[in-house]
Amino acid sequence: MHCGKSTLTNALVGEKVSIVSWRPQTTRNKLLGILNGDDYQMVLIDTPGIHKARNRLGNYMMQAVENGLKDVDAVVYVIDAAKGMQREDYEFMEKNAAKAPLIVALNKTDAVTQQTLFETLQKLNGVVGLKAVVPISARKGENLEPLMNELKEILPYGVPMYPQDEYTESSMRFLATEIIREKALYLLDKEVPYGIGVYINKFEEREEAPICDIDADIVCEKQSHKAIVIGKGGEMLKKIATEARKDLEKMIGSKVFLTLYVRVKDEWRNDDFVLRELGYDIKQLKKE
Ligand SMILES: Nc1nc2c(ncn2[C@@H]2O[C@H](COP(=O)(O)OP(=O)(O)OP(=O)(O)O)[C@@H](O)[C@H]2O)c(=O)[nH]1
Ligand SMILES: [Mg+2]
Repeated sequence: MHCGKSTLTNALVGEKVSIVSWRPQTTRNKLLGILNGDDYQMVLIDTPGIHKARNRLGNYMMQAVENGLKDVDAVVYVIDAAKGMQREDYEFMEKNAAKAPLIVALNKTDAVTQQTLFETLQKLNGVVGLKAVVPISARKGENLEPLMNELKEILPYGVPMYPQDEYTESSMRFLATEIIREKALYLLDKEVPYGIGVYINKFEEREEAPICDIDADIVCEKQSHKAIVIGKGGEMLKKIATEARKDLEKMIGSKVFLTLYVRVKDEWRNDDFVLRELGYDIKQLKKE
């Protein structure tokens, strides 16, 4: 569920490692955020939200969740305070409390009354096996320190796994596809954005000038969706490109020339070949 896992990951890392939108199933992969402190390194794993898979992309996403829970030192389970405790929350906590220290981050405290918050906290009080419950607002960056302190307590001693100036394992190409997808999620309506995938055809930083040329395909599921993504007179595609370019320029630190194309792959979310092409290779995940 879209309770704010990616918002929290970004807030803790202090960089945008994961895209965010109000739509469910925004995150599709297992993503790393690397947090480098003076005397520690913490590797955060952001995953898709747990949901019933309705297609092969959904299966891939649920495998990503499973992988994300493997070999971790702690699990931060994020609950949306505005929604309160759901049956799935109890199920998850019951299933996972014994596997690794389980900390609940009760998120979106800014969006609920004290009374609602109190009631949910009381319910959480009754759950056995939790290491801690920390009310937070990931969006406002509130109360993140107590959460960090809980996590630091659990951190094992060891050498850093990543160079200390790194905050993500994702490639620029991957981050570029995600940024474009994020804008599509914001700007498109109804079921269209859920069937969007992004493929980078060209990603070239020019040698002679600080300019990056990016050509990408927006893959959608139906001919009728293609028309919507392009919009009247190409307006929608232009909007997506303009919004994406701003973020890409920030990320790359140079001017970006972004060209977007739209292509249709019927029902690609159930097509193993296209899924692999777009980077959602479940066989690869299962090997990890
Ligand atoms: N009011 C409020 N909204 C928040 C907070 N944290 C996240 N949100 C919003 O909740 C929505 C979902 O946030 P995400 O971070 O994408 O959630 P997620 O859990 O990663 O969602 P999926 O990747 O779809 O599973 C976005 O609109 C966020 O802006 C918060 O602390 N307060
Ligand atoms: Mg997410």
